[in-house]
Amino acid sequence: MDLNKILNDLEAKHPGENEYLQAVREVLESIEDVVNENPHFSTAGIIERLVEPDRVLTFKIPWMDDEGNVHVNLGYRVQFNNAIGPYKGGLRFHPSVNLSILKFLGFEQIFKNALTTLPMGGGKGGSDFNPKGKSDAEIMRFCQGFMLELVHIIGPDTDVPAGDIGVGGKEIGYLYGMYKKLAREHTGVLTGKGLNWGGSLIRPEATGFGAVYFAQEMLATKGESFKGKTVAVSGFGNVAWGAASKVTELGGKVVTISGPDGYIHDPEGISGDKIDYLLELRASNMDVVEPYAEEFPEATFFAGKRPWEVKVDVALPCATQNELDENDARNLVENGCICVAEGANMPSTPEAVHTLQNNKILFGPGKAVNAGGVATSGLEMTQNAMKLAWTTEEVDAKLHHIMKSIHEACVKNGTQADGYIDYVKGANVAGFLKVANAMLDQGLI
Ligand code: NDP
Ligand code: 2IT
Repeated sequence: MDLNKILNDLEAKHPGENEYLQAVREVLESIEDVVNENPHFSTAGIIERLVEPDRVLTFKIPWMDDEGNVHVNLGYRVQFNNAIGPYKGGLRFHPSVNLSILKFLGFEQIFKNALTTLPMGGGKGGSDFNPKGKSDAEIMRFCQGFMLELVHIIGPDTDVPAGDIGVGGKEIGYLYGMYKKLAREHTGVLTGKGLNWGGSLIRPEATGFGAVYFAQEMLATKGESFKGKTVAVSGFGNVAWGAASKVTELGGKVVTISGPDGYIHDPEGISGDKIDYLLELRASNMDVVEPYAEEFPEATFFAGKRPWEVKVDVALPCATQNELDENDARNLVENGCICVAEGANMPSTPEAVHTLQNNKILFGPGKAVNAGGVATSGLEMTQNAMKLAWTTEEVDAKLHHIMKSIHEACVKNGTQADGYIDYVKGANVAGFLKVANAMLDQGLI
């Protein structure tokens, strides 16, 4: 495989799609050896076929705010690859959303979903709509407008969206209501649904819980555990919340959370009532973490800074892409951090990943670490298809088992000659082999 030619061609075709090109480069670098050892992948053009989405739908969403002003946002659904199952992946509503970001997320989702052991292809969608500061009525009207277009290309066996940044239970409810009305059916077309109408127990917690289960396996390879460890978490959304709760349950202490405005350092630990307070803050559509420091005087707010300067044992970036750079990685290494596990998608820059790996720090990439969210979405689809609901214990046990199996796949495909586990390589190779072999089986389509 001529890696540079493929990447150069892709860059020429999609100039400026930096996040997408970053994600593709990382995967191709990891699988280069496997592809060279198996020339039939190249003969069948698997790489060229894998790096381009099957199709992309773009549309506009005109909507009216509470004052009667008209707004127009852009909407997208990237259906990337359905070799092993229906397209599956979240919807992101955030002003930064563009095609490059959704293509990077959709591409990552292919391999992540393959790792879960469940039959799900990869996709992603969203809009540059900003839910922050909007009333519930405005969010509802927007979601309804979004679904008026999305309905044409999704279905329980075709494409099954879910949440991501800016899309939680409330948005999924409004989206589902409109889908149900338009399609005249009540099926598992979205995941992350409410518990009374087809949702799965544990889905809200699943990404954070799964990330911590995975990090627990990583630590165990060094004879370590979360007990007594200090942990830096970034973000304070869905993923950060689940991760902070599980770390606390396992005897660790989460000492940071963050927002786009800065981070909070609470040396006494963010748990119990403090997590409840954060949930209230979030539900009120506030976009800052600063009030936490006013509520809990033992905490300090650092404006415009990121939590990676705090001395911790474990770091869990759970906010957004490229939020941990080379300098942050160096800080973590110098401060004695032993494990970085990505709750978010691609939060570490390539330079940061190299710095952590060169220093032999345990480093888990998002597509392995945060796969518990989509895995539990897959479990929600199974329950919907069976028209049954499993208990919390059943879903949690299945999630835990899946995270352990993803860890095993990474160890199997990523262990280096010196014993260091390259989880990036392990995850990419394991995910790639499953999807590439399925594509080979199904012919040139
Ligand atoms: P939420 O919307 O619940 O929370 C996102 C968090 O990241 C918030 O704290 C948000 O702060 C912060 N954030 C968002 N954009 C930026 C930005 N540009 N700069 C700095 N901070 C930002 O989203 P989730 O918790 O669901 O998602 C977090 C990450 O986890 C994302 O990378 C997502 O793709 C990934 N993920 C999510 C899964 C899920 O099931 N939800 C599954 C797997 C991965 P604020 O709201 O104040 O902007
Ligand atoms: O990035 C992700 O894996 C998600 N946002 C969850 C996708 C899903 O379909 O549950």
